[in-house]
Parts: sequence; C-alpha cells; structure tokens
Amino acid sequence: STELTLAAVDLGASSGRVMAARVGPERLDLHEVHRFPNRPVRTAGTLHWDVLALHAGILDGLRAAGRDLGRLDGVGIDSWAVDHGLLDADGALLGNPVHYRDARHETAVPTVHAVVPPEELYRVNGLQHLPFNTVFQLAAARGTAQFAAARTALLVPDLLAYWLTGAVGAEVTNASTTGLLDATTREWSGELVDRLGLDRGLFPPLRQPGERLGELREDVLAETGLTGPVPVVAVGSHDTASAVAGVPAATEKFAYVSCGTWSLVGVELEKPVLTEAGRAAGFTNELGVDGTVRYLRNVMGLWLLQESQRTWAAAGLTADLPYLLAAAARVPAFTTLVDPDDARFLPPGDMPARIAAACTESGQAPPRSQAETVRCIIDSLALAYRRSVRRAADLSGRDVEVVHLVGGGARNTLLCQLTADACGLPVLAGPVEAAALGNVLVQARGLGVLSGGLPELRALLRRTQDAQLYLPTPGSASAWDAAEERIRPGS
Ligand code: ADP
Ligand code: LRH
Repeated sequence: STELTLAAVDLGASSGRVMAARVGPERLDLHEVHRFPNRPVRTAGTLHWDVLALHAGILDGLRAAGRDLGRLDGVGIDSWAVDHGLLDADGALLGNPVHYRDARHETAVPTVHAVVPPEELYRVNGLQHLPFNTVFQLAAARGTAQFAAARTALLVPDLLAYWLTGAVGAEVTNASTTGLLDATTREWSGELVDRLGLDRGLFPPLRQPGERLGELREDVLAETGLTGPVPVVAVGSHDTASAVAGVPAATEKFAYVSCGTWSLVGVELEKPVLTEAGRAAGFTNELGVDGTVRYLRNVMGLWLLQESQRTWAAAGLTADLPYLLAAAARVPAFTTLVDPDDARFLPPGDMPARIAAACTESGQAPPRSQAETVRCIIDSLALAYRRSVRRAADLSGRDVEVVHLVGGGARNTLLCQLTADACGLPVLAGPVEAAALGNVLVQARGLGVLSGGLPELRALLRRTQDAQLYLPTPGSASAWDAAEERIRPGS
C-alpha cells in the first residue's frame, strides 16, 4: 500500500502524547489520540520520573489509536534526553529513573572532571556542559547497591521500546546526549567509558533512526486490542532530534528554536564543531536524523513560565496562560531582563521569587505583578534566542535567513513576534507537534512508503502543515541591541 497508519509516542517533560498519522507520498495527517500528564514524583528526597505511568499512558494511547484507525502499521517512540533506567541481569528495572532536575547529579561533576578535564571531554563528546548529562548521572550512581546490580543502562525511549518489544538497544540520536558517545566516530567511546570506571557492557549496541527494532509483544497486543505483527521502528528517539527532522525548512539556511519545556536553539550541520570557542559559548553537538549534527544551545525555555504558573496556582492566583500572556503583551518591553540560563532556575521551585531575586541582584526593580513577571520571561527568552541564533551562525559558519520555531511555544504569538524582532529575521512558527511529525516521517521512510533525505521529508511537511509567518517589526532593532547590552549571561 502507498499509505500507512502509524503511531508516534512523544514524551515531553510536561506531557506525553500518542499521535496517530496517515502517511504517504502526498499525505501527512496527524491527530492526537491520547495525552497524559508527565508528573515527576519525589520520594525520600529524590526526584523521579513515574515511568510505569508513562508505559500505561502509551498502552492507553496505542489502544485508542487502534480503535480510531482499525490497525497500526508501525510505532515509534521519542522522549526527552539524558535520563535512563538500569536493568539487572534478568532485564528487570532497578528503581525509577531519576529526573534530570534532581540535585544529586551535579555532585559528580568534579569527580568526572578530575578524571577527564572539561576541555578534553568536549573534544571527545562535543556536548554542552549540563550538570545532568548522563555521564554525570552515572558517576553519581556509582557506588550504590543499585548500580552494582546493573547490567544494562537504557535511555527512557529505549526502555519503553524494550517493554513494548523485548528488544534491547541504544538509538543513536539520544545516545549522543549521554556524553559517552564519540562525536567524531559516532560510536560509544570505549576509552571514555573505561577511564570513568564504567563497564562497557552497560551500553547496548547502537541503532539508527529508520531501523526496525522489533515488534509489539503478544501481551502488549492483547492489552491494546491490536492485531499483530506491529513493527516498532527506531526514530530520532531524542525528542529534539525528531523535532528538528519535523522542521519544514525549505533551505539549509535556517536556525530552529525547538520550543517546549526547554528551548533548543541552533542550526543543522553535516559535521560537529568541536572548538574551544563553541564549548565556552555552551554549544552542543548532538546527533540528528540521517547523520546530521544538531549544533545548538539549551536555553532554559518555557520551564520558567510553567514553574511560575505552578507556583501561582498553589498560591491560589490565576495560572491561565492566555490571560497571563495577554496581560504580558500590555507591559512595556524590557521592563526587567534576566539571564534565563542562570543555574538557579534549573530545579523546581518558586520561579517568580527567583526571578525577582535575580532582578534585584542585577540592580533592577523586580517585577511588580504576574504580568510583569511573564513579560520578563518572554523578553528574556527572545533575547537568549537572538544570542544563540547569532552565535550558532558565527561559530559554525552557517548562514541563517529564517528561524523556524516549533513545539508548544509556536502557540505563543507574543514570543514568536518578539523572537522575530530580537533576531531581526523572519520567524516561521509551527508545527506545534514537530517532534511527532519527525517521528512518523522517519517511520514511514523506514517502512518504505516515503523515500529521499531530509529535504524530501521536509517538502512533504511544507505541502501538508501550516506555519505562521512573523516578520520583524520595522524599527525594533535598536531597542534589542540596547537590551542585549543590559544582560551579560554566563556569570
Ligand atoms: P514539552 O514537549 O517539553 O512537554 P511542549 O512542546 O508540549 O513541551 O510545549 C509546552 C508549552 O507550550 C507550554 O509550557 C506552554 O508554555 C506552551 N503552550 C501550549 N499551549 C499554548 C497556548 N495555547 N498558548 C501559548 N503557549 C502555549
Ligand atoms: C527537550 C530535551 C532537551 C534535553 C532535555 C533534557 O525535551 O530532550 O533536548 O536537553 O530535554
């Protein structure tokens, strides 16, 4: 047949969703069949992911997809990066995966850097230093009884695919976020693994996006009411890799902002850039679909807004997003600015209070209302996007003529317009579900109904998905130049 019915499981830090798609050479229809909250749980002082709830959400979603569409020809899974579960010798999960926002990971940073200094680590793995990169998480776990019993480490989408199929492997785009993959050879760095005193056997063989990794197990078919065989296809299992594949770019000269809980801001390259200047500027070389490199920076993202909303709701204040954004749009621009990447914003907590403290410390009067706090967040994010887009272009030599903003943030019209103004470039906003679209495109090609490379897949996106154009407001440039002078990140 020339069309397939596919399910994309896309797990973000704030919610998980199962999307169903009909895909063929001239068709790409995607709709949501199930969405469920992804709520971290703190037990005995450690922040965890509720991975069984995620598995249950996936089963509910597959059941709903089967009911809606009658059958499934393929399933692909992507999720946030770096976090993992440990399996014992029987293949049983040892404890719940620890959340990347848990404070324990960073305690191991000095331990790792004492063995492999940061400059050297970057020359091998090309990763932006984030205190929760898997390499630090594993170092923090070493010495525990749980770690001693571990025989296999599986990143979250690989763990969930294992539960669906029984097949063990490490999809390469997400493996590139561990810090243990060699950015040049694109293989596990056995040398790094040895030097850090880890067991090479923990890391399963790599698999590439598009490979068929297994089939839904009999018990999964029974629970979901699906008729087998249903292949599970490896996709860009790092959600950001799928989202970048899902950018409807018409040229190479684009930057992207994958805008959800995090904002991942950068360009797509053929080869990594492993320079010291790039390391100092916080740029990462993560792997993308089809051997591409995602040269990007993690900007703290809409997390700042999500946590502010959570804080306000707990205090009985309004947390309604359309209301807050409309109020923020009426606040004068640049009333206050913060560096969104300030490490104080990483852990869960009272974000409005932290923003106020950051303003006070930098000599600014803190926001006086919810609207001013939201405006501070949006202005500060747009400024961080500008800085990251320009730095990515400078450091990589890639020309940028347009910024594609995808993910839930594409619904935020204020943020989209301010991003166009800040960058001085046209912004094309959407699709909101770029990650799920990238996921199904790679599945469809792997299963043989689409062909070509990323340009052909993106052409199908342009023919079938809407994007909203935002042009820079004439005369806005000098105000952003001045704003940039006010905030010095990285202090
Ligand atoms: P993740 O995949 O990290 O869970 P999403 O891509 O789903 O994140 O994006 C979630 C974010 O999208 C929310 O935190 C919110 O700020 C933004 N968003 C969602 N819907 C809207 C909306 N209607 N208006 C403005 N912003 C929205
Ligand atoms: C976005 C994301 C990002 C990672 C972070 C942990 O969901 O995958 O690319 O850095 O989560």
